[in-house]
This record gives sequence, C-alpha cells and structure tokens, in this order.
Amino acid sequence: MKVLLFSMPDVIPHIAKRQWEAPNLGLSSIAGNIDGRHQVAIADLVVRQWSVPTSMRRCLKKYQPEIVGLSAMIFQYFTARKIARWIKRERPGTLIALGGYHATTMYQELADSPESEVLDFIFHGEADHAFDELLDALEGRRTLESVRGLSYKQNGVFRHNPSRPLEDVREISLPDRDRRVYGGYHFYFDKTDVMETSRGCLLRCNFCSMNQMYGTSFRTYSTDRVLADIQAMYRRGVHHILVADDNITLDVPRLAELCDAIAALKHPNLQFIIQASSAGIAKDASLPRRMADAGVTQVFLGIENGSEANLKQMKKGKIVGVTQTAVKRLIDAGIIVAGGMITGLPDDDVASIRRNYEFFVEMGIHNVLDQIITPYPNTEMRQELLSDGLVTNPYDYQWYNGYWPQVRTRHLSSKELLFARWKAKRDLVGVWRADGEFQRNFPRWSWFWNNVLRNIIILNERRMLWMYGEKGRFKRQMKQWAQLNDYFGDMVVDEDFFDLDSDGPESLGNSGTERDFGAPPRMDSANKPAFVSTRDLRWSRRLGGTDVKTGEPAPTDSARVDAV
Ligand code: B12
Ligand code: SF4
Repeated sequence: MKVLLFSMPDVIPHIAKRQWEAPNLGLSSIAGNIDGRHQVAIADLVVRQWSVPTSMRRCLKKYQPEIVGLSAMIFQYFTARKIARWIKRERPGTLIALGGYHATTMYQELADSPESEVLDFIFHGEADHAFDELLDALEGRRTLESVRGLSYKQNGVFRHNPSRPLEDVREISLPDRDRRVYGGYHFYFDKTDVMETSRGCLLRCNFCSMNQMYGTSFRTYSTDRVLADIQAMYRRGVHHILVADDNITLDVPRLAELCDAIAALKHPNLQFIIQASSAGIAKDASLPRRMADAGVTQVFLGIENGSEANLKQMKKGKIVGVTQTAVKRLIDAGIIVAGGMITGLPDDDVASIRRNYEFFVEMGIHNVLDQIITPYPNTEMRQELLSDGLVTNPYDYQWYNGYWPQVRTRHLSSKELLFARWKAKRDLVGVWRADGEFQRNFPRWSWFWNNVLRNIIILNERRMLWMYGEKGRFKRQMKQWAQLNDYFGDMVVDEDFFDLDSDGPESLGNSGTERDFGAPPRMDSANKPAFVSTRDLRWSRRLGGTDVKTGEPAPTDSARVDAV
C-alpha cells in the first residue's frame, strides 16, 4: 500500500521557532517496522511551517497515498483535525489514521466526538508493529479486529480493540530515516536527529502523560542496537542527537556503561542531549564525566520547582538537595544544563514564582525551560486541580502546551499568572546569553547570537517598552505568540485575555469547545482512574511486575534499576 505519515508543524513559543526543528521519531520507528512491500513516506511538517497547505498538497500529489497517518500531541490535535478534514476534501477516498499521545490518552473520547467523522482509525499505545498489522488487515491478510490497540469503524461507529501489551523492544527494528521526504532538521543549525535507548519511566509525577502510553515500566534497548542506531545516523552526517528517553538515569550503571561504549566509538564531534532526573545524575559522582566523554553536551533536568511544597504537590519527591548536587556536577563536567521548570501551582503567588526563577538562576542553569502546570487529560494532577476549582480552561486543548495558563492559583487569576511568569522570566533570567559551555559547543552560533541577534533583541525590547509600556509590550508579544500555530489563517484569539486592564475572559480557551473535542476525559467524571486500572494492570502482568495501583515495585525488564 502507499502510506504517507505526517507529524504536526505546531511548536511552542518558548522553543524559539527556528532554533530547533527535529524529526518525529515515532513515525520513523513505525516506518522501520513496516513490511518492505509497502511504500512509505514521512513528512515532518515542522520543517514546512511557513507552507503547510502547499506542502501537504504537493505530498498528496507526489505520493498518492491510500492511507495517511497523523501524529499529534494534545495541543497539536487542533491542527491534526484540520489536516484530516482538508485531506478528506482534497482526496476523499484516502483513509486517515491518528496516533501519538493525544490519540492514546483520549481515543474513546475522540471516537465519540463529531470530529471522528474524518478519522478512519485511531491507535492507542505503541504502533511500531500495530500500523503494519493494520496494512495487513487492509490487504485482507488478517482482520481489523485482531489488531490490538486499534479503534476502527464498523457501520460508521468506532469499535475499540483491546489495548496492546507493551512491545518487546528486542523485536522493534531500527527507525527508517530514509523514508523522510524533507531534510533541514537542525539544532542551532547543526544537523540533528532523534533516537531512543529505552522506553518508559518508573516515577509517578502526577502531571505526566507518559504512563498512559507505557504504564509504569522501563524497557531498555541493547547496547549493540543503540550503537548501530548511532552509527546509522553518523553515516547520514548527523552529529547532534536528541535522546528521547523519558528518564535515561533510571539505571545509572547501564547509562555509565553505554556512555563508555559510545566514547569508544571515537566519533569526533558527536553530541547528545539527554533528559534525566536530578536523583539519577546525583547518584554517581563519576557519571557526568563519563557522559561528557561520550559527547553528552546538554542535559535536560526535570527540576520543576525549588519549593518542597510544590514538589510534593507534583509527587516529585524531596529533590531540592539532589538537584543542586546534580546541576553542580554537570556544570563542573562542562555540560549545558537545561532546567525544566513548572510554575503556577495552587499556592503560587507573584513572590513564590519569582523565588523559583531565582532558585534556577542561582544554580547557574544555562537555559530555563519554564512551563505553567497543565491539566493534561486523565492525569491525577488534572483531577486535583479540577476538584479544587482551579482549572480555567478544561477542554480547549489547543492551548495545552505549557506556555498558556489553563489554571489559576489561589492568589492569581490565569491572566495574572501569565503576566507574573512573563515578567519574572524577563526580570530574573533576561535575554539569554550563549556563555561558557554553549560557546564551547556551538562556537559559530554563539558568536552570532551574542554579538548580533542578542543585541538586536535587546534594542528592540527597549524600543517596545518605550513605545507601549510594560503592559502594552506584554499584550503585543502574547498576541503574536498565540498565533504561532495558525497554519490555515483561521485561528481566533481573544485579545482581551492579554489586556491587563480589562476584566477579560477567564482563560484563553473557548469554554464552548467541549462538544468539538468529544466528551470530557474519562477521569473527569470517575473516582478512580479507569485508564490505570485496566491497561496498567495488563502491562504489569505482561512484564511480570505487580499492580501499579498498590505502589509495589514497578515492572521492568532491566534487572538493576536503581531505587528511585
Ligand atoms: C522527545 C520529546 C520531545 C522533543 C521533541 C523532538 C522531536 N521532534 O521528537 C522536545 C524536547 C522538543 C519536546 C517538546 C515538547 N513536548 Co515532548 N516529548 C518527547 C518525549 C520524551 C519522547 C517522544 C518520542 O520520541 N518517543 C519515542 C517514540 C518512538 O514514541 P512516540 O513518539 O510516542 O510514538 C509512538 C506512539 O505514540 C505511536 N504514534 C506516534 N505517532 C503516531 C502516528 C500514527 C499514525 C500512528 C499509527 C501511531 C503513532 O506509535 C509510535 C511508535 O510506537 C515524549 C515522552 C515519551 N516518552 O514519548 C514527550 C511528550 C510527547 N512531550 C510532551 C509535551 C507536553 C511537550 C511540550 C508541549 C512540552 C513543553 N511545554 O515544553 C513540547 C512541545 C514541543 C513542540 N512541538 O514545540 C508530552 C505530551 C503530552 C500530551 N498529552 O500530549 C509528552 C508525552 C511528555 C510527557 N511527559 O507528558 N518533546
Ligand atoms: S520523571 Fe519525567 S517521565 Fe518520569 S513520571 Fe516524572 S515527568 Fe514523567
């Protein structure tokens, strides 16, 4: 069959538009596991943001797909459904499948919504093998009913097959990056790609969607497979790699050995960004050095907050001390630290928000990646915020990307929260400078940024403040950022939300959109998380673990996962 896979173009305001444009790994993994008799093309629309409709039209014309697959996180679904409608209009016979995080966490609600009219298939969970099974079914070699993790239509109504057990990662072939139709992926203009060395996480941070995909589990790829993947990318001229693992530091000895094996490849200029937990990094004093030797130049640390009370609210544990240790050791090893921050917790006020930024700045974090707590569907955090009456936009998910506030705190309205965060970041972090490790790792880009772009931005900001004042500047910038993902020229934004002198709407989202997005998430009306009780138990059994609801040791296929 002819298959065309699209990832969505939507980006977030705080990862500057042209700074980082990475391919979607999930789609390459699906392509790598599809039988060779099918023709597969992958179009990552993130590298065609300025011409989405034209690029799609060209792809449809060139590849004449019989089935189109769309990959979307929650905030990207808004664009995905427009694309689905658009394809059905342009090429009515084309089948459309939706997969990824939004489909996985909300497949039943999506199936019940009017929007499901344009969808033929919804995948919940991993689809490395499931998509190939669907193609088999469409060619009559098996039944649709036998494809686990698939929802399909029968007489116009969606039927949901049982969820899929977690894949045995030994049976997942390497991603096929040759199926991509575009090039130009980059990180600060270095050619970039994405890989994984493990899947899953054993922690239970209550705002995270991840366990709805993998349950509470941790599966690791073999060192040979990881090295083969790196070699394949290196041969393609990729020297900069994002490791997509949720928490690569769960098994510290494995990570250290993996680093040694990568260092032994002796590939010059190989650079990695990894995501890690502070506790994992702090566990072994030799780890940052071994990571640096392997080429790890940047670590994204899930720090989230400097307040013990806020950390407790997010079920992050008491990590302030280990965070300080981890950050210091990484900086000492010459590694850039990008600190993930979550703000806007129920008891936050202007002072506590500013204290949190100070905490990050004092530690010497190079890059503060700040998000406002977001009530992602079917997460425990959403339940808590809803029952405390703090969610101001429960259903208009296009704004659920961590930048825009979907909540208020006990002291700040959503609008005040957005402004407090905007101002704290400007006052305390300021216009970022590419210093130290950044300069060493990206010398040309750092020079251009520090000497040219940064000065232009500072001058422009001064001019804007002089012309419009602080509130005016805030309003203009927010309006511009809110329209960042308007690829079809039809996005409606209520500007009053950014006007600090007007009472304005309570949130940026449209409260009338519930019906567009289907029923409220299942957990919104349930006492118990239905999702966890059915799927996680099945996954736990398959992996030989115990009931995740009891809090017993979680399932893993790695024998020596450190206590977390
Ligand atoms: C890497 C990553 C990123 C990278 C993205 C780079 C890139 N192009 O890949 C970066 C760091 C930039 C990033 C940023 C963000 N991310 Co992110 N990210 C991830 C992460 C850790 C891994 C994704 C990945 O590659 N997984 C490995 C591949 C193999 O799996 P996969 O993508 O899930 O694909 C499988 C299935 O989903 C399915 N599938 C996927 N697409 C499709 C399509 C079809 C047709 C089918 C059939 C199946 C299918 O099959 C695939 C194979 O099994 C996930 C968490 C996770 N573990 O998945 C979060 C995650 C996806 N991110 C998330 C979020 C919220 C964000 C941000 C909004 C956060 C923020 N505010 O900063 C931004 C938005 C980025 C943007 N677009 O501007 C959330 C999504 C929540 C949700 N409910 O939608 C996740 C789940 C993290 C979390 N802990 O909650 N992210
Ligand atoms: S450590 Fe990261 S991946 Fe694991 S549960 Fe917490 S936020 Fe999610």
